[in-house]
Amino acid sequence: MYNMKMVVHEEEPEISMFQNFRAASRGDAASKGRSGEDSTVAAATPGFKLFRLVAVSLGLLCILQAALNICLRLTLISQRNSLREERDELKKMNSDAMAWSKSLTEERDELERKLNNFTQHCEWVNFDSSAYCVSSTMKNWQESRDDCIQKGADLVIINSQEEQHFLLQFERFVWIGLTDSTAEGEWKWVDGTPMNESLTTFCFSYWSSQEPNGGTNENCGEVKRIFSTNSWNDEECSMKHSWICEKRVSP
Ligand SMILES: [Ca+2]
Ligand SMILES: [Ca+2]
Ligand SMILES: [Ca+2]
Repeated sequence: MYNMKMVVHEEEPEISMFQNFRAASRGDAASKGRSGEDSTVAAATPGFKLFRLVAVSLGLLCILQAALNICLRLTLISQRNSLREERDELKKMNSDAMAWSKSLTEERDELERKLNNFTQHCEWVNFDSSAYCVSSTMKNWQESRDDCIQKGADLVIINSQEEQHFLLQFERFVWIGLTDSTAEGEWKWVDGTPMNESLTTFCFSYWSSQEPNGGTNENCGEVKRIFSTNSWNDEECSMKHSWICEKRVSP
């Protein structure tokens, strides 16, 4: 038994050594295996990190792009809303300006009407069987006649020496109702009466010295000299002068 034990004890070291050797062998192999994996992982890590870095960067760029797009869209929406508000404000201002302009135009027309009435107003002065008014403004011959007609009168027709003297009292250069615009040299009053038939036998007419002298350029009659009975002048009808209206007040 003892020998057997001894054998057994002698064999154990061999077994132990063998086991230790196998363990050592496995350990070397495992050690070698781990070393290989570590070296592979160690070799693959930089690429993986780079890949991950690129992926993360791309992701961040996408997020940044999306954020920029959102910001840009929000900015455009804000600007569009702002422009709409400005447009509406301008429309309102334009509407207010047009209303103001219309109001001013109406006020101007009203003032012009009042001024026209005021300037065209004249005090009628009676003489013999007519009433006369002298304008406070100046117009051409036809416009002057139109004003008289609007007043229910016409440019004055001088029928007598007394009427001629009466008109000179106004001491104004004025249009009278005499014209040869229809036929040169054939002077007629505005009622169609030939000049020569309207005056008394004492005076052929009251033309001033050397008048009428304008030929076809001067076809409208005026009182030009206020201190002389012979005071008439033929003048260009487009000239601006005061005028005298006459209307009958009794038959
Ligand atoms: Ca008369
Ligand atoms: Ca003439
Ligand atoms: Ca003349």
